[in-house]
Amino acid sequence: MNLWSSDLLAGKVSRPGLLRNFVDGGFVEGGSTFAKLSPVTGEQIFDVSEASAETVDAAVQAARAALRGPWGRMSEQERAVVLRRVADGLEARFEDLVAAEVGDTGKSISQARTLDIPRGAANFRAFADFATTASSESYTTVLPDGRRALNYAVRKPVGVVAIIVPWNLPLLLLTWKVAPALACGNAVVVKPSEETPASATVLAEVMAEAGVPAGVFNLVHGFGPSSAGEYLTRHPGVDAITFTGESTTGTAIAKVAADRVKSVSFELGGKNAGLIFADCDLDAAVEGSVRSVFTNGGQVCLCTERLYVERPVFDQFVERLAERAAGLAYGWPADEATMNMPLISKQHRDKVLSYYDLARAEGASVLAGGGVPSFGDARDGGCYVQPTVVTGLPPDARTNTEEIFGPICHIAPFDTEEEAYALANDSDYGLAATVWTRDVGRAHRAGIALDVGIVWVNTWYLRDLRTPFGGMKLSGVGREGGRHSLDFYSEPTNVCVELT
Ligand code: NAD
Ligand code: 6OD
Repeated sequence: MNLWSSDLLAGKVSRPGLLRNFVDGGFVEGGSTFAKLSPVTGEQIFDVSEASAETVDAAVQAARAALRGPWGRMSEQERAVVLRRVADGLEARFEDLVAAEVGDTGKSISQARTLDIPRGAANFRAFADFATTASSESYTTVLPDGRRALNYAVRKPVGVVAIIVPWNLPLLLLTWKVAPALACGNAVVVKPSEETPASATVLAEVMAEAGVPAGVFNLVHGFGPSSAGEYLTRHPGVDAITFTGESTTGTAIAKVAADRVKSVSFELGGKNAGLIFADCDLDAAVEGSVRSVFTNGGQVCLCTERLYVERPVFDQFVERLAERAAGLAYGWPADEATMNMPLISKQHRDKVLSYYDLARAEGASVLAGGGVPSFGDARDGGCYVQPTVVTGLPPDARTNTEEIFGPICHIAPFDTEEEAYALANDSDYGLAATVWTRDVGRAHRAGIALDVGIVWVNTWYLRDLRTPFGGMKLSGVGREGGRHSLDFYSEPTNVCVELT
């Protein structure tokens, strides 16, 4: 039976395939199973084997053993050869990965083909390169008594790294952490979201085909509390935890990690602002905001949920964005023209719809969307909501302060540059901001003034994998990307040699 059949693109399979855990180089069942439903139709597309505490333990033990084997003794260049084979393997399985990812999330095939799956391979190539070209600190030391020494640092793996990721960009976010962890010589146990088990399973197959030694990459499926996620973070054999997900989950994991002083890297939620200045290229700002608000159904941590527009262009911008939102194409995921996608689950749809209701209750004017589309076909069993644009709320309305993680934005006017920065910074989150202006000086001032990890000017979600990525405040702890990833996934040992 082909698990990765193109039937997944339509959210309907003849018989749900079984997705298993991957431990010590082989696929294993964990005990119980849970159902994975299509967000497009609501039909079951997979049975997923949930890792028991014993399965998670076996995965961590396999990872520890792998660190003592050939992987731990390889040079960066030798590991990089293996990682480049993984990248080649992902490209060879491109259409399987597209089917897996579209099946799990309902995202459009064009997004999966241009963003999610290519980034999986790119992550492995980029971190193979970074790890082989990274320099190490060195100092020549001269003491007052005339003795001299050479100090230098060698990078060593942290050990066993637990990698826990969400459902919105499953392969992209998983490989963004697996690639640097392996490049630095660690062994990993990964737990994808219970909502998106499929592309991680293909990745496990690719790892085996690429010759990654048994135990270096382990995959456990399951949920968070009292399931694989918690078993993993509590396991004493785990040395470091890297997590992407909700800020509240980050808090829960931080408490568990504190008990054994495990190092953590957290990429958490956002309530990102977009600032539209009157001097901008308004066409570009409207189209850029369509992307930043509605990409992936608004289910990207970097999506804009608060737009602030300088008063002279406020009415025009609002009208144009609302018109674009109302016109975004619905379609089946396999249709290249499709723009809207379903939310990941009924539970998440109910949460997003509760915010649509809340916005109305708080007094918002709803200029586009605000409800559920009707298709007259199997998609009515899925998790779709309408792209939504609202105005008229004060900055402290819950619609403006809480992360919704759906296709909705609130738009408010501002009068001065200082006011725009103050409004943007008035948030418990600090992940990303987008600024639209033709004033070069203002572009740089915004980079300094905005309390976020990433400021995009006249663009959105343009990535260079060498740059620091992460958030301030509730949006995260630490940075990954380029040398920042190498710093998290390795331990420096300083060697001091007295020069006689
Ligand atoms: P989530 O926090 O509910 O789940 C994320 C992962 O953590 C899942 O694999 C889940 O099973 C696991 N998990 C949940 N509770 C756990 C626990 N107690 N112990 C161990 N593991 C646990 O997040 P989600 O709903 O899957 O994803 C959406 C959230 O992720 C949004 O808040 C979004 O902003 C955030 N996110 C942030 C970034 C970023 O880079 N900052 C990227 C993507 C998503
Ligand atoms: O592009 C990336 O490297 C990255 N970490 C994106 C995060 C997206 C959040 O949903």
